[in-house]
Amino acid sequence: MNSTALLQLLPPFGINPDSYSVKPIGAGLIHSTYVIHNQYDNPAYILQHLNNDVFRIPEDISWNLRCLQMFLEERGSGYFVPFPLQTAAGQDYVIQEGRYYRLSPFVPGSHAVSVCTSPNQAYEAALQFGKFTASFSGFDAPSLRYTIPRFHDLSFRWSQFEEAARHGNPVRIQHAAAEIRFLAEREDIVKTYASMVLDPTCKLRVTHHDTKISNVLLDEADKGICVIDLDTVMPGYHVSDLGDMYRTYLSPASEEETDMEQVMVRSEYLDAIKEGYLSKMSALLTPREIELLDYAGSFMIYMQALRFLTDHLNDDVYYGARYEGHNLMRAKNQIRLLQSYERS
Ligand code: GN1
Ligand code: MG
Repeated sequence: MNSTALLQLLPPFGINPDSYSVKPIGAGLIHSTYVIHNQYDNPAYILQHLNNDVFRIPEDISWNLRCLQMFLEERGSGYFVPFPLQTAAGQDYVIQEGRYYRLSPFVPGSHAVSVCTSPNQAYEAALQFGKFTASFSGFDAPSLRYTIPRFHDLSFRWSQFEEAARHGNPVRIQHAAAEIRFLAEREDIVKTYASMVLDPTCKLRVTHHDTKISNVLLDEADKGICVIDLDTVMPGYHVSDLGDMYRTYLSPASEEETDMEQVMVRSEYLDAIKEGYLSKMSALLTPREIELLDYAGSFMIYMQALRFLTDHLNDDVYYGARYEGHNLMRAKNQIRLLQSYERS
């Protein structure tokens, strides 16, 4: 959609588009995101096309966010979450040609970074994600809807992987034999997850499920302001949020890096993440959950390796690929990270 067409999405939100302009931002794999600038060229709103092939029932996202917003209001909690803006008709989005678009306020004085470049940023982000879950303690987490069913269910991801390793693209299966074997030999990680789910002392809480560094807004001094990107907020376990921070902040090189020598664990970041997260969550976690803090990293890195490899074997139907073998490369990257994490 071109800029003029994107700006035409503003009137339903009661905004006259005349003095605004639009610029793409972000590097998410799932949605397209734009910043709407005002006449002084200051950022005013975030406009996002919501991928409803992935989020099949966008109404469930709205339902969850309404419930959470009401909870905060009823409690008189001062906790700030940039919930989406509503249209004059009381909708969280505008639907055009079957495509969902939604608008959020731009948080003044905020910025986001795409790579975590200091232990302080890791600490601040981990504190914000811990605070997010902690702010909803007392809220009945299982009453939230699963906006992507079985999203971080490792047993399910494992069965998708097994299926792809048997019935996926035969040429790719043969070519990725070493990676398939490596992941198959680490089924212990799946077993720990399965036992966690059965353990009543491992709790379902309000979980963000996408704790990468670009989902935290920071101020000029790199102090955390709040978390964003609330589509995957649903019931979940602490290992999801903590683990995805390990997965995405520990290495100076991202999951896109093809030079595996660059993929490594920076131990100062490990301590910073744990410290930031526990500063808000330690009073809530049970002894078994505390025991699983290190497992969180293995859980998330392994699950992402499984998901990338599964997609490669399924001809890149989910993540897409910008070059031949892209998802295999991403899987190799995550395998390398897992090895380095477990040695750290
Ligand atoms: C997807 O779209 P993005 O980049 O925020 C994915 C995450 C993966 C991530 C890997 C809904 O997130 O689970 O960790 O790619 N989100 C969905 O880069 O599948
Ligand atoms: Mg996301």
